[in-house]
Amino acid sequence: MNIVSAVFDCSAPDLDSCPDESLPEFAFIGRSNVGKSSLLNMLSGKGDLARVSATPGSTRLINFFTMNRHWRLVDLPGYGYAHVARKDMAQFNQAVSDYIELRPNLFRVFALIDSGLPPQKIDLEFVEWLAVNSVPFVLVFTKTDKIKPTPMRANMAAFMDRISAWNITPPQTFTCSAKTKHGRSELLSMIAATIAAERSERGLSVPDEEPLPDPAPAAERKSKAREGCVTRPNPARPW
Ligand SMILES: Nc1nc2c(ncn2[C@@H]2O[C@H](COP(=O)(O)OP(=O)(O)OP(=O)(O)O)[C@@H](O)[C@H]2O)c(=O)[nH]1
Ligand SMILES: [Mg+2]
Repeated sequence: MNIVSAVFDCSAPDLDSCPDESLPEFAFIGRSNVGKSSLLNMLSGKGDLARVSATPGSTRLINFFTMNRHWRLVDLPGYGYAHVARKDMAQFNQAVSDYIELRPNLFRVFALIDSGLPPQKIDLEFVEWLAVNSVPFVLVFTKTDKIKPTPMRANMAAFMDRISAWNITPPQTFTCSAKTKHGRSELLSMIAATIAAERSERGLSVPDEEPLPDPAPAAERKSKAREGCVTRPNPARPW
């Protein structure tokens, strides 16, 4: 799949403020600094679409980006930042858990895991929360350019080993690097296949994937968003 159009839609502070539910959505979640915004930029082909920062917690709102005018990538705030309680992952951010549990057009959650680290308790807790809540998700191991293949494979195997204890169908796994663009075509192919499969399964009239290079004028996009969804005041970003 080619990405010929990638535009920022809006930032939402809660579920009620999210834009209309007409487009398939693929959301990025993971620990602060794991590389969610960087992966979004890598997939979209626009390096400065979502804000990237070395300071954890830079993404604070639910940020929507429309690709090819037919589907959206959604950049979620990271967990494990500052004073977030680890005990109950569902509470780490009410807006995020509402979005993940209740958004009808959320086709897949991409749970991002740092490939350079052995299994982290907070990641395991969050992925378990996804599994317990029957949220469709895939695992994406990030920053593969920063680690050698052997320890990376060991970290991934250890993570999958921990998951296998839960008696769930093993999730699809991907590896990626925002730096080298490794994993881009695999992830975009998965997105295209998921849209096609979900369209027939859900009986939804999701438009065919045809690259449409000319995005709707900003004013038109804005009118579709519900009240409370903040469009980016150019050039400053609200998150
Ligand atoms: N080497 C390398 N660095 C990466 C990669 N992806 C992200 N980074 C770096 O990791 C840091 C965090 O990246 P972000 O994309 O902002 O991470 P995030 O998960 O969106 O963080 P929050 O918004 O704070 O939750 C930045 O300094 C990025 O440049 C990667 O694939 N390789
Ligand atoms: Mg971010």
